[in-house]
Amino acid sequence: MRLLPGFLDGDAQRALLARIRALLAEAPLYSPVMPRSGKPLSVRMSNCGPLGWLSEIGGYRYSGTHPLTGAPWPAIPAPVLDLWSRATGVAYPPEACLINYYGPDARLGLHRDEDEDAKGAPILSISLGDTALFRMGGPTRKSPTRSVHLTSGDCVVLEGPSRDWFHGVDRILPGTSRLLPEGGRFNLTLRRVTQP
Ligand code: MD6
Ligand code: FE
Repeated sequence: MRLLPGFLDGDAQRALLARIRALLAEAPLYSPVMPRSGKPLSVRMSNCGPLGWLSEIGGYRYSGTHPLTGAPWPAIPAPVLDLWSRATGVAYPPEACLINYYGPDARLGLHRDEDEDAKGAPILSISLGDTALFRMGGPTRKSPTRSVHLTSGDCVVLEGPSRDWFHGVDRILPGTSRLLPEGGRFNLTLRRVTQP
């Protein structure tokens, strides 16, 4: 993985947060459920972009519309597309921007991002708000892992071999950022879905 510490300065973080709030007014956060068990995830989600990533009782899939409102996802804001170009260096745009919100007790189990056809495209993640303890593993679930703190304004690019490696969020460190008055953490995950 490539870690870009402090890729967004304070002003950029506040501007991006305002864009996220506006998106969420249109495409509200909801609680997705796990495939099969139907158990709710602790992370709340929404999306922007032509395609949004969904976790449903039937499995994971990409959809052009919000599962509760039925409306098309709002567009990815231009400043976010600009971050994608600067951080990844690729010429094609992302198609999916997953918006994750972590409250103080939310976590995200070890997983791979593997629902995209664009296997060779990088993935960009942008963190805002409270610090996350992010765990990066390797090609198998049993591969050794290393943990890093992701603080507000940090970006991570998964590219090359790490694109397909296991990773997750063990926990959020409450009270570590003052960006969100309500506390917690937003993470944007930008992906190319179809072959560019
Ligand atoms: C998170 N991130 O930081 C979860 N996936 O909240 C991810 O699952 C992730 O950071 C693919 C690429 C980068 C990531
Ligand atoms: Fe992921």
